[in-house]
Formats: sequence, C-alpha cells, structure tokens
Amino acid sequence: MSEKKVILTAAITGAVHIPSMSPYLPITPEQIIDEAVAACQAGAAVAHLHTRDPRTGQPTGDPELMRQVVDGVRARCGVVIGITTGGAIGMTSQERLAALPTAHPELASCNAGSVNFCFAPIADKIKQPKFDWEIPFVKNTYQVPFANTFQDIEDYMAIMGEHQVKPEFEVYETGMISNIAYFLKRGLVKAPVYLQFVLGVMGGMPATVANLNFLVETAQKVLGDQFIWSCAAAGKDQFDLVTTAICLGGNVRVGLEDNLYLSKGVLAKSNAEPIAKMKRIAEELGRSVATPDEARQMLSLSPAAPAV
Ligand code: KMH
Ligand code: ZN
Repeated sequence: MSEKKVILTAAITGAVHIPSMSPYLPITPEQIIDEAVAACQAGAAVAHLHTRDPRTGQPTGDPELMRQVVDGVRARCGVVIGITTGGAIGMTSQERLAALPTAHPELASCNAGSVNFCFAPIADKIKQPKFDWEIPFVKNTYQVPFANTFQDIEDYMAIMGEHQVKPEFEVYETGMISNIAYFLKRGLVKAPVYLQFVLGVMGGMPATVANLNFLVETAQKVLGDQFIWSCAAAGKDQFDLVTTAICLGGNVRVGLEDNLYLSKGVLAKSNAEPIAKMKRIAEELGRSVATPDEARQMLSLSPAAPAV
C-alpha cells in the first residue's frame, strides 16, 4: 500500500447526465459554485468544471458562464480549478476552447484521442423529459464520435501552454497513452504528465479492475516515471474501481459528472457526498487526502491566480 496522499477530484456536473435524471444535478452558476466549494470542504483538492445553460440545464461552452463560475469558486475556496475542454458531444473545438483564455484555470482536460462516447441508452429510461433538448441530445451520441485528432490535441496543448494551464489527459483506452508519449517525445508537453483514466464510457474501456491494471502497467512501460495518474469511472462500478485506484497508489475522481448515485438506488444529494465517501475509504486504507496546495505541488502546477 502506498503512503502517498491521494488527490480527490470532484467532477461537479459534466455534460452527460441530463436534468431529468436527478434533481441534484447542479445547473446554474450559483449551484455549481456552491457544489465545488462544498466538495472542497469535504476533501476535494480539485474541481473539474463544466457549465450549463441556467434556464435549461443544457451543456454550454459559454465563456462568460465559466468565468463567473471560476471567479465564484476562487472567491470562496482554494480548490484547484480544472475546466473542461471536452465540452459536450457535438460541440466544435472553438466552443470547447472558448472559456479557457478568460477563465484562467490551473488545469484543463485534454482528451487524448478520438473515441465513441455514447450515452444514448439514457433516452430509454426517461419517460417524461423536463426539457425538449434532452432526448435528442443523448440520442445524438449514437451517431457522433468524440473527435480528438492528433492535430486537435496539439492545438489544445498549445493554447494551454500559452495560458500556463496544465493538461489533464483524459484516457479512454490504452492507445491514447502512446499518443501522449508521442507528444512528450516531441517536447510539446512537459513531464510529469497527468493522466485521468476514464473507464466505463460506452465506446471506451469498460470499468474493470483488469482494465485499470492494464492501463497503469502500460503507462509505466510507455512513460516510465514521467506520469501521475488518477481514475474516474462512469456508472455503477465507479466506487469499486476508484477504491482499487487508491490501493494501486493512484488518485481519484468522483462526482455527479460520472455517477449520480451514492450507492445502489440512492441518488447523491451533492458532490460533497461522494467526495466524503472516498475520503473515508482512502483514510481507512491508510492514505490521507491531499489539500489543494499539496495537489498543486504533486501536479507541478503554476501558482494559483489570486482570488478575485
Ligand atoms: N463531456 C464529454 C464529452 C472532459 O471534460 O474533457 C467529455 C468530458 C471530458 O466530459
Ligand atoms: Zn468533464
């Protein structure tokens, strides 16, 4: 067992779940801010942020909303700010990157390759959608891939470099580790690279212990000691898998972006609940959780921008 501290990331709202699935999914900037602050108080060192249209809950890349959220979180706590550049399935790169220059995050997701990222089966479970956009949005993921070409990744990294933002590479399958090694070899990204293994997406690797082990071992072979890793898992196997990640010495992401439930049949009422659960489990397993400043050191982040 490793004695290294564990970085807990709270993925607050994402762009997969729809408002009809849970009344607790944060939608407005105020709700997203409150959720990030409460998650930090519960033990999260990093907040991974997306924004939604405050009236409808539809995912948006609106830079003004993201700036509002980031400033609001920063004014109230010191959590490391990570924003999405994955956006939502169907967004253009321009939409996905729009918020980065003005939000001044410390971390931003950088999706490490193209993958089918399908959540169309959600449509079968929703009998009475709250909003007209929800069913077409989820069904569209059956036919639209999540495109992240080599050129895209290079462009995203360049913009992050200009703004002193560290990429958090979202890795959905093993080949993406080699994509990152290629960029590292070309000097387009600095070591240590930060990998988020995202398992359980329909179209990517299923959330199994064998797959997580394989990803970690492959990263060790391909990247040597030039990486730090975390594990996120979508859906019902989330807690089993992220607990395994703690045992393997990795870091953990949980939150309503990845799983709306706290346990079988029990909706999480906030992001603080899954974070508190993982803090308890980590401590039981002999690993204490990193503070935001400890996470900054562990991830070699640029110093945090001052609070507004
Ligand atoms: N919303 C998904 C398409 C990220 O934040 O970069 C991808 C996603 C990953 O959420
Ligand atoms: Zn995300």
